[in-house]
Amino acid sequence: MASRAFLITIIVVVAAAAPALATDYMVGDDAGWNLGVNFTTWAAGKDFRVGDTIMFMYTPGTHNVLKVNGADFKQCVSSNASAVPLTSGNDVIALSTPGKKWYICDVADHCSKGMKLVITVSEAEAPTPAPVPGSPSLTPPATSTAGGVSPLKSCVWMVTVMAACRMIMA
Ligand SMILES: *[C@@H]1O[C@H](CO)[C@@H](O)[C@H](O)[C@H]1NC(C)=O
Ligand SMILES: *[C@@H]1O[C@H](CO)[C@@H](O)[C@H](O)[C@H]1NC(C)=O
Ligand SMILES: [Cu+2]
Repeated sequence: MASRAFLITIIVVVAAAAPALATDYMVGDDAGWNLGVNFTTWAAGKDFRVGDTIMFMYTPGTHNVLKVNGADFKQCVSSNASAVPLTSGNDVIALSTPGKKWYICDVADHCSKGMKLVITVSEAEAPTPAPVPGSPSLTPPATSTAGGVSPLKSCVWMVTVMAACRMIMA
């Protein structure tokens, strides 16, 4: 009985973890979206993917989050009159397309003091078959990005759940 309950627990945990294969990043980690944090350093080495989210945490009213283009990012300005900053203090942005994304804090001179974040988002993770040298270049199968969960990860997850189910049935 105890072992069955344990296995059910494992299944629940694994099932709950499945959608979390996409990564949720807290910008600045524990320091949050604040002055005195080097967001270049924070972003360095991180592998942002379509389907991931980035969350900006700060005390509402002290900062905001404004998506800008590369030129505006460099100069710490916003030339886009229709762009509206996020201000909740718990701003979650879903990374839904690949490419470079620029964010600044548009409060006072915070951007020039370092509250600016640029990230490069890659396609959702998927297995890429190694090209065979000398063979005509094969087009890799189109990768599904639906839900941000790669086919490989979904498969691994399903196999894990099935194995756990089989242990319960036995
Ligand atoms: C952040 O750190 C990088 C090195 O990782 C450095 O080049 C850059 O000048 C720093 N930025 C600020 C605003 O201190
Ligand atoms: C300006 O901001 C709006 C609203 O966020 C956005 O839809 C539009 O693409 C932006 N325009 C440019 C040129 O970045
Ligand atoms: Cu700020």
